[in-house]
Amino acid sequence: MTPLSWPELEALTDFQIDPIQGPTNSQARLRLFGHDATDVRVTLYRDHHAWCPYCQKVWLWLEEKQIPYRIEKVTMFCYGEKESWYKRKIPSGMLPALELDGRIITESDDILKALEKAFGVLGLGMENPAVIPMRRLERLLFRAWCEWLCYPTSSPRQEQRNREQFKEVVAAVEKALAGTPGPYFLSEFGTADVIFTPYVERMSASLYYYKGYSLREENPRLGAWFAAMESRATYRGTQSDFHTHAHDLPPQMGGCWENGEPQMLLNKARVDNGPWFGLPDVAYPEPETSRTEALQRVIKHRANIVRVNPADDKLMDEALRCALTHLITGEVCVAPPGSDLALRYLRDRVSVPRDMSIYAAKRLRESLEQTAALVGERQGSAIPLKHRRDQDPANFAKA
Ligand SMILES: N[C@@H](CCC(=O)N[C@@H](CS)C(=O)NCC(=O)O)C(=O)O
Repeated sequence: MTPLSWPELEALTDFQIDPIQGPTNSQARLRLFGHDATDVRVTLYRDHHAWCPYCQKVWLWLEEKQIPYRIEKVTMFCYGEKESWYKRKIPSGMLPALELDGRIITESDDILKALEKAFGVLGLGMENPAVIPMRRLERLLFRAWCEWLCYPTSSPRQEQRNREQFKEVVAAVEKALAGTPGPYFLSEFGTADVIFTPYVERMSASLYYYKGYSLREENPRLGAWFAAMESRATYRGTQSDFHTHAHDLPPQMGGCWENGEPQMLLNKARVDNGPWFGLPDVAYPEPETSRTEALQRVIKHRANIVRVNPADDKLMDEALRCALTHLITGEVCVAPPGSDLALRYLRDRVSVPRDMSIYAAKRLRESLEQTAALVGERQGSAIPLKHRRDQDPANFAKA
């Protein structure tokens, strides 16, 4: 099949959500939940790519409480230059920050406490005696994860020790989850779940990829907790995938260390090259709209996608239309010679949930890879480990 033209592709997607009043999504600059724009008292400053875990915590809380708010997106040091207007507001440049009735608050825990004061708690609040030990447990888990993931080990014994130490804290997490009747950290969904979410999601991705360890599959209570979180449209709107986190974490964490074990090597190859369906980064059923969503999102940004791709624009334009033709029709479409590299460059840079939701991204990666495979075996330039300036939002704002 020859590649469809842009207008032909456009005619094949009717995907649309209302970013302001509709379900949780990463593109919105304003969220109203049925309110009027004049009701907005809150602005959340979060990072452009939705990579910052502390931002996700506040984001999820606001979505769960349905507080009307604005979103201002800021660049993280690891992928570009911090906006000067933001540095004037927050000299350290740190994220997240929140403006509540004109008052600036930083530190995600302080932000949640201020939000609770203004709008009430989510389930049980930050200072509740049942929540405090959960917050402490989350930090313990975080530290054990960092110890294992973020430092090179001098011997297999040390690697084993780090793994055991992490698993000990996971056992305490499993115990906490087992102590409640439902799937959540306390008897009802609330602050404690929101606080665990960002890093547990990142642990799940990074340990699968760098250590060959599947947090979600090896721990039944955490597995059930993930499934319960995925039953919430709020979480689904903020949820990322293994590929995104495996490559956004190294520059943020100062390095992630592979253990080189056979399972790790298999997992890494799977996350990087697919198949992406069946990875334990999502368990809810695929929505019918995943293909039309992916198509709509690429069409919207096609000019920038083609321009930032290292390949010649004309070549990438045709190759991209081929992959999208495959995505939406299921027909094989042979892309021009030399475009394997260009297609895989994009395959490696789809970011969830920034660009699209998790299943849409899987469909898109799949079509990019299958189209590239018909052309050749060449990979796109390696994803940098120390920074992600290949993702500098300034490059995407140009067109
Ligand atoms: N303790 C702070 C930590 C916030 C933090 O570490 N933010 C990181 C991003 S995850 C940051 O803004 N770093 C500056 C940057 O990356 O530009 C909080 O809870 O809000």
